[in-house]
Amino acid sequence: MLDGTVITCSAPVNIAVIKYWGKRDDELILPVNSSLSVTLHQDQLKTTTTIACSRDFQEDRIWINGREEDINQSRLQSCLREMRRLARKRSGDGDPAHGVAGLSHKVHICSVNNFPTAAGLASSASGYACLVYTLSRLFGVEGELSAVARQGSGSACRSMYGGFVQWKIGERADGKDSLAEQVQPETHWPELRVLVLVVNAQRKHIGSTSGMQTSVKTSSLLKHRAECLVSGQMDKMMRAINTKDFSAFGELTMQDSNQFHATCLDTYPPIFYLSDVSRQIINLVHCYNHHYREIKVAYTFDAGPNAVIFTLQEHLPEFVQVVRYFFPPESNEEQFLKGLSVDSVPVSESLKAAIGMEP
Ligand code: 2P0
Repeated sequence: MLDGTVITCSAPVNIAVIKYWGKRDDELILPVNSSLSVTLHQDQLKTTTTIACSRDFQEDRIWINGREEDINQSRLQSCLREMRRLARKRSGDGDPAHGVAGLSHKVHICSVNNFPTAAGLASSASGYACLVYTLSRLFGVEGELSAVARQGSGSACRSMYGGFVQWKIGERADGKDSLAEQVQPETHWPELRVLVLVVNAQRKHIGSTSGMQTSVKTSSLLKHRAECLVSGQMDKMMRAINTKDFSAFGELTMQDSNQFHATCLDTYPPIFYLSDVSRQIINLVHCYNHHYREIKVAYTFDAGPNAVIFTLQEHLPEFVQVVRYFFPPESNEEQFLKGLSVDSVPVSESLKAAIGMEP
């Protein structure tokens, strides 16, 4: 690392199809169950982070979406400390290209999301993955870094890889085996599409970290899910992904999302992340699939009301039109939707009737 070096990287959001909810160790961020996600493409929802280092900087500082934030937050400090430790170890290994002197320089970090922050769209996942990856480039650190990203935010470890990624629960108390691992690369299922329906772009009322703490303390459903249900669901999900079986993938995804929100409801006091519009979308997806007697579309919801829809390219144009019919977009959104080139597909009257909602 040289004085005055500036590095910019970006990292995409990942969407869990088997959800992580609950920690067995809050400090190291170790989960109560394994999870599995799909990392979006780089040019979709992402964080871009620029880090500069200079001997002229007096202290480490961070700006997120243009606003300075507290660099002393313990999770940021964990990532910085761990990356500097790895860099020092590497310098100690005798690589002269990475002088130890540069490591004493302070860093200025500037991070921006191209989507709403903290609205249940996995901003902490792309944010911490990007921070750790950019630091690794700056410090010349290579190798398995998902354990460092995990200490920033649990779901961030999964954004360190593309494609289909599992975060293994691990068994060790020090967390060294609680790592992300690619199940299949991004090229594995090229027909798979992800559609994000932003129901509400505001910050969520109850953050994931405190929400899951309350769930761990109070929800017996969470305990049952973690101890008895998730490992079977993970096996089935991996089989569905490996064989590109959309029907199984979609059903498992929807069931896991519903189980996660049931756990939130079983938390005391209960946590409500879904809104009336979220529930209308759930209903719309089930009516749509029922109409075709086939699972063509699946939903999943994280810690917020926004829907993430999975489908295959062949079904996308019609489904987008169905969403536009029942939830007419505002004029600025029309512009964006034009980019999807789906204008020409009409929605049949029988399908509209099958969904049975008022637009
Ligand atoms: C997930 N979520 O697997 C689940 C589904 C939200 C619902 O990971 O405390 O922001 O930073 O480890 O990673 C959100 O939790 O929580 C999350 P921390 P994180 O994507």
